[in-house]
Amino acid sequence: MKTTVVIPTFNEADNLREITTTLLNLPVSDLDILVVDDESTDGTGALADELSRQVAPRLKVLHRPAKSGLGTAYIDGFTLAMENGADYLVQMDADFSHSPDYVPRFLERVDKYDLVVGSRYVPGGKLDERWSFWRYLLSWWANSVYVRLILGLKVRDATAGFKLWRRSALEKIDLARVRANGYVFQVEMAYLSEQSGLRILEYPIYFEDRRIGRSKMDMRVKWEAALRVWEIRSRYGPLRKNASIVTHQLETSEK
Ligand SMILES: Nc1nc2c(ncn2[C@@H]2O[C@H](COP(=O)(O)OP(=O)(O)OP(=O)(O)O)[C@@H](O)[C@H]2O)c(=O)[nH]1
Ligand SMILES: [Mg+2]
Repeated sequence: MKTTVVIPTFNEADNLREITTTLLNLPVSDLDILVVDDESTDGTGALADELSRQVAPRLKVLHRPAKSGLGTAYIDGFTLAMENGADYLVQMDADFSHSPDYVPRFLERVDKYDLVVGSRYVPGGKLDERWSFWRYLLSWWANSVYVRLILGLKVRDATAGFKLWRRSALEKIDLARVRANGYVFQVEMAYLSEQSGLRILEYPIYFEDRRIGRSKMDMRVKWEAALRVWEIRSRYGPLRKNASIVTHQLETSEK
């Protein structure tokens, strides 16, 4: 079974070598990487090409001509990875907020599910300790209350960006109908997953702040995401059909 990790990048030159090396060294057989770079201005695209040559054929690069958003980066990346025969597709950020260590754990559990969500809002899940109480509260409220109420989602972490998809799950969702592109892309995918009746496992993760580089989160981005949730609701209506969602129960040995 082939697993492809899709990593969208925009100016991640300081993270790319380490994240890809860590992923390729994981104890997972048949794992490869697809970097989707949007003409980064810090040399990420050239570095990705260099890494691709060094570890061929385990890393491929999709170069897009301009910064076109996270959502379409994933759609293009997933589409290409499936064309290249991926059975499982991982989506994750390049900046180490999503620890590669979770990938084998997701894979161990995907046999019973269509989608594993790395979740910050189930028991055992955690946000970076450096977050202030207010930042935490806003994030929790946006995910666990606002989006759930407006869309009727059952999943706890509606904006989770670290996921393992079974290929058939993405085929069922039908990527051609996905419209959202910014932060709310994750919400639309969560919605469509539930609407498609996927079997979802929420697996608790520790979400660390990006190690290097500046955060792009600001008020404008947050407001835009908040409004676009209504757009999703008006396009599809509130959820009627619900997926089965299981929360991974932590064993005492797990942290
Ligand atoms: N290809 C592509 N990648 C993007 C784009 N926007 C963001 N990314 C990448 O998507 C991932 C998530 O973006 P981040 O900037 O880390 O978003 P965030 O985690 O919400 O914010 P910070 O980590 O606080 O900056 C990273 O790997 C980015 O490099 C884009 O328009 N195109
Ligand atoms: Mg980040």
